[in-house]
Amino acid sequence: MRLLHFSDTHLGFQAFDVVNEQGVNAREQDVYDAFHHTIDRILDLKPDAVVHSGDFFHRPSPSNRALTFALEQLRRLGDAHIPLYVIAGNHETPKTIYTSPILRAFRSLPCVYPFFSESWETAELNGLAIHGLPHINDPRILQRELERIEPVKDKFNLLLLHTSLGKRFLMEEYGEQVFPEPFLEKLKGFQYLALGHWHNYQKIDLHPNAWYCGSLERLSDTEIGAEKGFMLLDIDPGGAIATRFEPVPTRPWLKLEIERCQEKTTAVIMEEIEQFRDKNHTCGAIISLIFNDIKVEQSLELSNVALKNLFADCFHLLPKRRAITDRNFVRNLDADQFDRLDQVFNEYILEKYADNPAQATQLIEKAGPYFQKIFG
Ligand SMILES: [Mn+2]
Repeated sequence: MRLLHFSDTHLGFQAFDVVNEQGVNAREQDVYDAFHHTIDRILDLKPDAVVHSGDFFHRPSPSNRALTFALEQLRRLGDAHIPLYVIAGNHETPKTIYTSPILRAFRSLPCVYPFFSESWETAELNGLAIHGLPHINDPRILQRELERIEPVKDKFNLLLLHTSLGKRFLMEEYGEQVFPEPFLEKLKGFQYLALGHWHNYQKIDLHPNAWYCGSLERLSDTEIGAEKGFMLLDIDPGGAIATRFEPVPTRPWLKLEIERCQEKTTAVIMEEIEQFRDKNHTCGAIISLIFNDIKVEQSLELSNVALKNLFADCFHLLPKRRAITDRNFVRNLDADQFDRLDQVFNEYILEKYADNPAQATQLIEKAGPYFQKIFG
């Protein structure tokens, strides 16, 4: 039996205010293109079933375009009689009871089996038991469902989960959850954990067959360098699983991080950028340029316009300037210094005006009476 696992497709996601000739946000289109490619591959590979681990849509109420695209693509799967099992992720789960779950719309499609109510549900397909535990906002209901959940005896049990298995897979998003530790043991009764939420393709250590297949496109700069794609599982009659990751073409996203800018001249920094540009395929790429410990006057010289001129053929340039003083100052501060604001201020001034102690003293003396007035 052959299964295909994909996840975190985030249909309707937009970024960067770049619009293509059709009037569609260009990143939104990139996300559709990656999805379309994946459906093409599913039709080629003809798996017995496809599973999706959540965040099918980027929002609980996707746009007309995102919804229409999804229905058209799922129709292609239906025409090929390939069933799809999908759970709701934190992104499409409504935040209140006033919004109806969007995945309910999939119930009207042949061959699509959505799991979106706040409960554990199971579907069976030949020797396979597919368990869906969608994202559940209320931790008490989640706990109740985790107590109920059980594998089916003598079947190959596949569990769809949209969660962080351990704290390191948190995405820093609204409503996300860490899988409750007391239930980790229970996961061992399932033969494959089809995980969603973490956007980078990764095997999980605490179970012999637990995989995050990752997203199909990069949604943030934390995903630079990670390959995007889906998982193929070939399960033999004895239950042994052979897994394979297949990459999906995406828009390139490059990153250059320049350290200690304050110690370099602008010309040297520009040279570093040019070398990076000449070594990489920048055409059509998103480019993140990070300037660490940059001085204000350098920021002015390395303006967005000046940088854009260096990358005329790129898709989008993302410069990030991290100023020298504030970053280093806060990083070096001991926690107990925070109970004396005047001391914090004095140290900040001394560091900022390290080359002009007379001016620093003058400022500290000037500020003194104000702190006196507040703290006594
Ligand atoms: Mn996601």
